[in-house]
Amino acid sequence: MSNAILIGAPVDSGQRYAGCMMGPAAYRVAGIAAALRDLGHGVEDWGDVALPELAEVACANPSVHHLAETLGWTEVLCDRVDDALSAGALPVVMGGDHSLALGSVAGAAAYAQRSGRPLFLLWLDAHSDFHTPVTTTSGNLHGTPVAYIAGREGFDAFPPFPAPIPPERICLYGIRSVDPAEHAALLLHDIAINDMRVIDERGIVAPLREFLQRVAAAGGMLHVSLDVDFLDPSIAPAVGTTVPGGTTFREAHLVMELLHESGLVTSLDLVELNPFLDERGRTARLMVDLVASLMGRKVFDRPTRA
Ligand code: Z70
Ligand code: MN
Ligand code: MN
Ligand code: MN
Repeated sequence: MSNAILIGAPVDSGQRYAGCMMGPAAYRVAGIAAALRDLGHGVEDWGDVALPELAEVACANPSVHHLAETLGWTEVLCDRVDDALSAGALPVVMGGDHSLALGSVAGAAAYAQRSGRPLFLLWLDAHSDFHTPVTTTSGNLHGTPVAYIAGREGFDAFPPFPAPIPPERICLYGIRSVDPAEHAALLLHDIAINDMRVIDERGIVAPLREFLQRVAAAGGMLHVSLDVDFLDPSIAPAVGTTVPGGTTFREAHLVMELLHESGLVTSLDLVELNPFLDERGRTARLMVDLVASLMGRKVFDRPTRA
């Protein structure tokens, strides 16, 4: 059993659909704490993080919006995730849009660097999020965290990423929407890109097992960043950017079960849930059930009957 620390990150500044700020409340209403306690884990809820006072910043790319807010969230989430790991717990960051990973993964990286362990990143997402603030055309900074984490240039306004994660320790999973500038940059990096073409051919298990074996062999820490749009929109409608062809209910649970069995996950983000777009809470509840699978619940583990 482990101790989980819930960190609410009502981040809405990384994209343009209002509503992700309601994410932490939706996870609480959907019973995330009780689901983890039922599995025997200790759970602390540290509440929602608040923005610090914002600095004045300019960006050369005029499409980029909400840069100051994004920097504020990055700073406070980096600190909070580092604190939770330092307390010996598993931080579960309840977003909030995916720009929160600029901070959460920075916190995990700072902690990993102090502990002398290599940090690995599993990015469960329809998108590669490999833009920099220079290359983004939408200006939505939720499309940039993987580039920041990998140490790409163009993040001058941001604190230098503590110990950028080398490409061979990053695994993108479920990818089916990549912009041209991201594609060009990804070709120059040795990142494992498990797009839907790969998963359809090889299945949902094999590429993940390969990556998890590399994490285990290195004695690594593993940060998992779960974007709601990793899931097919038919089962997870509460997201601003739906992309057809996502993972099914069973595939997603299987990924979580494999992660649980690996025993490797040290921090987790839940991102892009927009409860305003949900249907009677089904996406929030599905995300909580997936977290439960990741934390040891066996979906089909029925008690044996006499
Ligand atoms: C696009 C952009 C994105 C998440 C959408 C989309 C990025 N590549 N990321 N939803 N999580 O605007 O940069
Ligand atoms: Mn602190
Ligand atoms: Mn994303
Ligand atoms: Mn996405």
